[in-house]
Amino acid sequence: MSLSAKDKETVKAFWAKASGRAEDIGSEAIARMLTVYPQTKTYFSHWKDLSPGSAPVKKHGGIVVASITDAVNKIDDLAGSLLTLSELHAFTLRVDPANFKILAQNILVVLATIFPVDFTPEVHMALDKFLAALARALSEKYR
Ligand code: HNI
Repeated sequence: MSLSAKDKETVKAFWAKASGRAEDIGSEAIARMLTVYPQTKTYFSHWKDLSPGSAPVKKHGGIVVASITDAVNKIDDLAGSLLTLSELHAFTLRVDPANFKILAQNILVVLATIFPVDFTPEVHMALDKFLAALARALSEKYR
């Protein structure tokens, strides 16, 4: 299920607007992930405060969404652009790749709440495909 040229344009146009709210999107998505799927908390046990709106949740949210913005800018070479991050998550952080789909799901929910008008079914579909491709690219180095 690869992205069509139209999907890519839809993702880029929506993300041009969404990236202005990077920290809000990232911190809300991570907070939701930690609440709805509490097993994901195991990876962040070294943080002082895992509650919604805490300093580490906000900071990490901004970092994750900034890296998604980079991926949107390199949408034609996701595997290449995410190679280093894939190695980091696989070998150093040892994050189970099933969690990439979980975070993607939470990002979609947050985008729908922050951008209720712009998040049309067409945008939803294009972003779902994009985040699935991103999750695949991040899983590339696992074996
Ligand atoms: Ni992830 C660190 C990007 C999903 C657990 N993660 C990062 C960093 C980026 C990043 C960027 C910072 C790297 C650095 O310091 O060089 N992570 C992404 C992206 C996704 C993702 C783009 C998927 C959309 N990461 C996940 C998931 C988990 C996860 C689903 C676990 C549930 N990531 C981590 C952990 C760290 C991390 C843990 C280290 C955080 C810290 O503060 O120590």
